Amino acid sequence: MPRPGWPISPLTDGIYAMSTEVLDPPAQTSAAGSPDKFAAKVNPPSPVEVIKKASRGLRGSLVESLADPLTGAIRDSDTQLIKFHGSYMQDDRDMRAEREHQKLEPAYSFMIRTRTPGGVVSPKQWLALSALARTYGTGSLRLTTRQAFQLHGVIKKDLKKTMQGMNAVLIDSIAACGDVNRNVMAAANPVESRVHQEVYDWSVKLSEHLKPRTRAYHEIWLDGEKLVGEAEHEPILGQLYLPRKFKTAVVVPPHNDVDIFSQDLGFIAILEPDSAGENKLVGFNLTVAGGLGATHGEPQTFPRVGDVIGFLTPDQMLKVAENVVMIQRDFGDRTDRKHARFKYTVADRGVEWFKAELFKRLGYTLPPPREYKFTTQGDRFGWTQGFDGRWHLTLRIESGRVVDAPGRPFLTGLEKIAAIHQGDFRLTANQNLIIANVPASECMNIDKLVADHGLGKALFTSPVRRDALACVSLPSCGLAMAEAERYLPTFVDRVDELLVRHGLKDIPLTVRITGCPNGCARPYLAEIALIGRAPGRYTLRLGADAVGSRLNVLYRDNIDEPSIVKALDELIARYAAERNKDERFGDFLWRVGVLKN
Ligand code: SRM
Ligand code: SF4
Repeated sequence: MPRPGWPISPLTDGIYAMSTEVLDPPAQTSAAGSPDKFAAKVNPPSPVEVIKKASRGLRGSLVESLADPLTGAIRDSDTQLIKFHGSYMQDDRDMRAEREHQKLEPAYSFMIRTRTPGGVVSPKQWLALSALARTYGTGSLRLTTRQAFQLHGVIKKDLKKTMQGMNAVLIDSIAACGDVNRNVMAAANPVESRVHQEVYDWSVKLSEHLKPRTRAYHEIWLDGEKLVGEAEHEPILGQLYLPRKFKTAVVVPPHNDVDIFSQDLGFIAILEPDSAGENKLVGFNLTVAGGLGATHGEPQTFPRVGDVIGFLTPDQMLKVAENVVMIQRDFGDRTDRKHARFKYTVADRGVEWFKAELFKRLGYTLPPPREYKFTTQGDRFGWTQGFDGRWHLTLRIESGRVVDAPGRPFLTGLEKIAAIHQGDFRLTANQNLIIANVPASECMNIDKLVADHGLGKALFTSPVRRDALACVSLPSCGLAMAEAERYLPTFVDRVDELLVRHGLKDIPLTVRITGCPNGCARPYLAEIALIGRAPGRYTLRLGADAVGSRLNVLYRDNIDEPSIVKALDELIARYAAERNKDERFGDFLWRVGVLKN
């Protein structure tokens, strides 16, 4: 039962009572002993909390929903629960009006997202996912901004077969979505040192350690043995799981290729040379409480860059991660989902409060962070040679879309590469792909297949096009307000035209577009960002730095393409005339006072 002082309403009482030792009680006083004023709020839990509570370890009525032949949809409560299993119910928004006109239910289908920590898959796994996309999906694999795959358009009756097809090659989708720790990201390019392998190994360990313990996934999708009785104990996540999604990444400076400061929980690898001069992993700086999602017109929602808390050694990593997650589990807002991310828990209470709480739970303090420096954001393209002599080819895959299209048969091309490839594939956090660990003798064969299938063309485009990101948006995303992926090529043309006109061809400049302010392509960390407002209309944000550590700010709200181009034309003209040598556009705008705090 809740202890005295814990906010009690008929619903919260029930909810927290069920998760006895882990959620009862969330700390009511800070580590310093002062009362936690935020705990005084007494509001009913959000509807999703009620669904989680009643779900018996995320089972809900998914089995019944899947078996119902009368609709392509699943029950409302199950649409929430299926996310924890890595799937979203969607409908094709391009077809909505026509379906309605014909008095048909929306064209329901499901998106499935994989849990692929660090984005590493074998050629066999690639081939299996590609075949599943052809057989049950839309013939497209989508590489996401968190190093996962998405298959879109899987209809209800094929969901289980698709999950089983993934399982046959040891890929699952548990915790790819939902109020849990999501796919753990890791620095993608294995080129520099053995440290990258270690960092990848840590991302797998983190993913496993923070994963839900429920067997519901195995029962529902893989025909595992059915549980009789109470749901399994969830020692870290708790019986209600987390208040909201939670994201973790590990990065290796100087390349901030995972946008570490946008993560709820981040680990910055600290390397030091050993006596032979080789860089060794000595530990990590801990970052917490980054996050990007916001809502237009609601200033109480905001993107936030994470805080760097302290240094830890590798053997402390899992314990620290688990305690950070448990702090959010116990203190995160379960009444208002727009205020439930970890960034709000820490922003409300303060970083010092968080540190005190973490150190109290750990039983020791973390020493100050060690020095580190980021010099880049995004990916490095082309061939690079690794420490062991093997080669890695980073390909630019615009918006992560792997599909057969005229002049760019990417799905087929990558299947042919997977058929001969002896190494592995690595998805980057920027929707790109590394054909990794290629023996020198195979490079020519890979190169030929890349060229034959148009996979290398994007490497020779402008830096703006090569580095740009767009989220999925329309037609599959139910939250999209404007185009993103389908608009990216046109918008990049406009930016490139402006750069050429002002004599700045081929300068680096980060451009990111999302169809709404949720921030799936991490637009708040781009020098130029468009954030969907309404069809054809965007918020223009400017001024992030080029290493992923400073957020951009609102420059113009709710404007159309001609107004965006006009605004950028004036700024780029000034940039061309007044910039310092090698000064980035984002930095320039602050220096000359176009942007102000
Ligand atoms: Fe996202 C929701 C796609 C990375 C913040 N995101 C969605 C949904 C599932 C829409 C929905 O809830 O109905 C989108 C599905 C579109 C579709 O049709 O496929 C969606 N998010 C994506 C992906 C596929 C974008 C991409 O183009 O690659 C990325 C999948 C990552 C993965 O593999 O796990 C994706 N989403 C992100 C990121 C970037 C990141 O994590 O590094 C963010 C910003 C970082 C953050 O979380 O703070 C992000 N997505 C959101 C949010 C806003 C969360 C918030 O704090 O307010 C939502 C909406 C929500 O949760 O309510 C959302
Ligand atoms: Fe959908 Fe918005 Fe995310 Fe884009 S940013 S995928 S429109 S939720």
